[in-house]
Amino acid sequence: MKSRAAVAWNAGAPLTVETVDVAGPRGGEVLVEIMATGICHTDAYTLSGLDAEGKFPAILGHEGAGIVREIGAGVTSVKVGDHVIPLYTPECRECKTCLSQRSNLCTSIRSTQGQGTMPDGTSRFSLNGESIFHYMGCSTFSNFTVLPEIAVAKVRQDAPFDKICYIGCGVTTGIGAVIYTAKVWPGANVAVFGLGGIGLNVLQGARMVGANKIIGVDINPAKVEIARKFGMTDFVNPRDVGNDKVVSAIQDLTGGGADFTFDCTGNTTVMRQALEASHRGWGTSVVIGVAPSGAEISTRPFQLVTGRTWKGTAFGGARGRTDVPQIVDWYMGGKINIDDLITHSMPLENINTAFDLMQEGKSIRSVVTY
Ligand code: NAD
Ligand code: AHE
Ligand code: ZN
Repeated sequence: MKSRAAVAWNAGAPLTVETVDVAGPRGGEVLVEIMATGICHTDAYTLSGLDAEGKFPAILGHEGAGIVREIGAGVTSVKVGDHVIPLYTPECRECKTCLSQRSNLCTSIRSTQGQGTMPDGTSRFSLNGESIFHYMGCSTFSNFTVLPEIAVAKVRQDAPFDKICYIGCGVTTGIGAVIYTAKVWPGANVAVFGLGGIGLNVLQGARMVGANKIIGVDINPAKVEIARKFGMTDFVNPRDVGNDKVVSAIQDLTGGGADFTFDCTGNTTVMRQALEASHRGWGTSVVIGVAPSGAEISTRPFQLVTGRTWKGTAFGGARGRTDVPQIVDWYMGGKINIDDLITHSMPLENINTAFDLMQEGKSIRSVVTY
């Protein structure tokens, strides 16, 4: 079949909207009509050429919501007409990691996802006979895409696609980092570095679990107003206090350091600040941001010897097929706010504007509706 899709031809080049060919789903796969997709910083990161797994030409996008239109042989967990959210972190419920219940990092199809193909090593996308790579197993910048059934979460039918698409990455990553990965306790002091599409969801997750101080750190003061709306109690601008004073500013606000800190920037200097701003003896710092391929983090080992824990999270530690439907329920029940984070929406033809707005710090989330 044919599908409109925004194709990334080369690193750094704007996407172009094409009519691509999409081959039907094979065994264990489903064809999904994507109704809406968010644009995440990770899409921009891969487009920039800094992603070790970035392949071109590719159809990017990993934050979508849509409807199952066709199922391949042997598919049992979803049917035609089901509403689904694609999962870049699938949940096979059979691999060692899924069975361990210790991590959400399902391994069943991870290697082919990183190679830009379906699990059988081939692509369902082509244009004029030339194959186009998938991206993170999702490719939500195509109106129709193919996914393994283990990589879709079935969700309720009354939830609006143009809002719940954001649960496909940003919302779940931010809130999940708080509740599944860090397990922030009521009354904890929290510091969030980077108040974008992810960091603001960390803020609302921290508020949800009853955190005490929720400190936001960002170089863009335009983020303050929305951050306060999502639970920020105090703000630190590294450009005002001085980059070398960020850690002490947080220690002063918390009486020695935050119980939990989160990096939502992808900047390795910030990751170090976040670790060192966590409390001696028990502080935990969670890396969410994705750093350029080849970048490394450093700190004095003394920071760890003195009881801090440095950890990371992908997709907020959420088990997609299990946890995502519940997060949709939280949204529908008014427990979490998504609407105010979606600052821009546009048709696929204007998708490059979404990247520009994000790079300029003028949007939180842009959503493309098909
Ligand atoms: P974004 O562009 O919306 O937000 C980034 C924010 O960081 C901006 O507000 C920016 O002003 C701020 N910032 C930049 N440099 C800073 C600095 N030196 N100090 C303080 N603040 C700074 O991006 P996003 O969509 O929120 O994504 C954030 C990061 O999370 C990206 O690296 C993205 O790739 C990553 N990410 C990771 C996961 C995961 O599963 N681990 C999921 C989604 C996104
Ligand atoms: N391809 C990159 C890794 C990028 C990365 O860490 N991605 C996160 C999700 S970001 C969503 O916006 C992730 O899920 N990581 C775990 C995994 O298995 O990829 C690189 O550096 O090679
Ligand atoms: Zn993302």
